[in-house]
Amino acid sequence: MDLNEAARATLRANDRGGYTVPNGQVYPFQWNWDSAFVALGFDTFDRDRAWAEVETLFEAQWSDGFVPHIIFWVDDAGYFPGPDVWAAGENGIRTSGITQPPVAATVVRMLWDSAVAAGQADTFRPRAEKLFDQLLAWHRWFATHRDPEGRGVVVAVHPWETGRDNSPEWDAPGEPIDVSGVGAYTRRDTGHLDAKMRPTKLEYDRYLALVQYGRAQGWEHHKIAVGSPFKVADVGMSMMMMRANRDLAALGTLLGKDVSAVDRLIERAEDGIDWLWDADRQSWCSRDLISGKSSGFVTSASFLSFYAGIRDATKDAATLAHFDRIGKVVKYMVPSLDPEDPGFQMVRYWRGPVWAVVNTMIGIGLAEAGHDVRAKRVKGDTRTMMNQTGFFEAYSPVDGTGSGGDDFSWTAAMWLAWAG
Ligand code: 2M8
Repeated sequence: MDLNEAARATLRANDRGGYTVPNGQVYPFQWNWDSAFVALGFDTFDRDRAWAEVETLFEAQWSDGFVPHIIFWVDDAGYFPGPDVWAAGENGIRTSGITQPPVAATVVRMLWDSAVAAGQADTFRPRAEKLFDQLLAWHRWFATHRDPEGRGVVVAVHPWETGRDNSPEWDAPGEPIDVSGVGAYTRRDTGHLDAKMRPTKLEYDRYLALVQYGRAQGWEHHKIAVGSPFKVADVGMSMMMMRANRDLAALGTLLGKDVSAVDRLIERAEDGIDWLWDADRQSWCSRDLISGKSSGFVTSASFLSFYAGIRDATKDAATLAHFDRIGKVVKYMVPSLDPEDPGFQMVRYWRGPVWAVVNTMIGIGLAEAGHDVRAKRVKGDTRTMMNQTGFFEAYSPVDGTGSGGDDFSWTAAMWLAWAG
């Protein structure tokens, strides 16, 4: 089977009817940003199914605009924590109580452009209009509940919210989390996968303590925004949000919608984003809202500034210098953590491995900013790893071996939509 066929087969196998599971064993539910990326894969061979993927995600949107990070459409004992632990949702749809990186607006804009190019604008316009309104509500929710100081950034209240679960950026901000009352629990992830590829027990205790905290607040977002013991301005989500607002404004303009509210969000982000520039490290870095301290970690998210549309000659040059330095150390770009950091681990999840979806965003950003050689490196490395290893959850930047689950939906989707 050629890889195009294999990628389509992976998406079909993980399709549960209207939504796609990231991987049948390890992640048996609908995940927010996975679904957005998966839609781009479907769009290469089944346009209607692509739109349905995003529409199903937004069916789980709460009345305040929030879109959950997991939707538990069915029961499955293979994942922990499940719906009973979260105890969240609206209208009988069981969900988690936190969100995930806002990439959906960028994806819907791409789906719309693709429909227009295929001469199907009239067919898809009503669906695009509905999604525009839902996306705007979600972005407003972010501005209200995930940017409590109005800095123009995205403040995560849970490491899972960032999508880069065990990045070392969350280590110091996670220290004050009280894990003494977490109690006994059984992880399922380490039943499916080698524990050395997964977060540690201490990290899981913190994840669980934050779930218990949110649940105790009845998942009332205004309370969590104020009182959460974990509040970190995530450089990844902040860059993706900036990009997503630009795409939402462009989509709205194409659809004849009023985009003034989105324009204001873009201005706020452009005014505020420099707060995430770490002058000592000469890099874009996450910053703890509570302590005010920069993480100082150079991660793959540090290279999303181009994708965000930031053009700043001095900062760009410093960022590219990190990129080139890292590119000499690893065989495959872009590792989730600087390989020269003492905490780098080539297979431990978001502390080293390469993720195809992050590479896609970095590659698109570099190409748009005119850094063609580097953009080609990112795409070429991604393609090589997929060719050698198949569609793994992530890959070692050192030797390209697979890490985490195999037959992974968003990886297959990125082959179809970008790398292949
Ligand atoms: C990983 O996260 C989940 C929790 O949301 C987990 O490990 O249990 C992350 O890689 C996340 O970014 C991703 O959306 C999810 C499913 O692929 O897995």
